Amino acid sequence: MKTIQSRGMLILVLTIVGALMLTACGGGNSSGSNQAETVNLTLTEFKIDADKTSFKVGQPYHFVINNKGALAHSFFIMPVATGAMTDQQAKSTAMAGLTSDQLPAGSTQTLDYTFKDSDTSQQLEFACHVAGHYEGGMHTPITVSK
Ligand SMILES: [Cu+2]
Repeated sequence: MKTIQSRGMLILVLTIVGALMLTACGGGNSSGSNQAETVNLTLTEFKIDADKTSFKVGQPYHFVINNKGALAHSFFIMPVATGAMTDQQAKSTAMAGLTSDQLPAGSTQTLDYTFKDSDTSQQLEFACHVAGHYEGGMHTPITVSK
């Protein structure tokens, strides 16, 4: 009788421990350094406002891009432009980005990007390359460090 009782107690304890471990695994994603960090951006005529402009290599970022303007805008993470270019040209040199057909007025899009070692060797910026917008001020310098 006593053995049956302690066996029952052991099973109960194991069940509780198991439940606690499941809870810890399921809900405990707070301290992982590879957890994506959200960066909010607002695009207007003709400005890119970002709540963060300094980034770390290897840290995943989740960019949330709000086009609060009255026009379509593009958004690129790319080397500083040496002159005017089209959205398509920007897309081919950018590390990541969204063209203006993906960011109509009033829309919100997301973009995930993790900066690489090689991204620290050049000056980068956030930029919109809809005709006239870059020249109008739609670019913001960013820094990437290890
Ligand atoms: Cu623009």
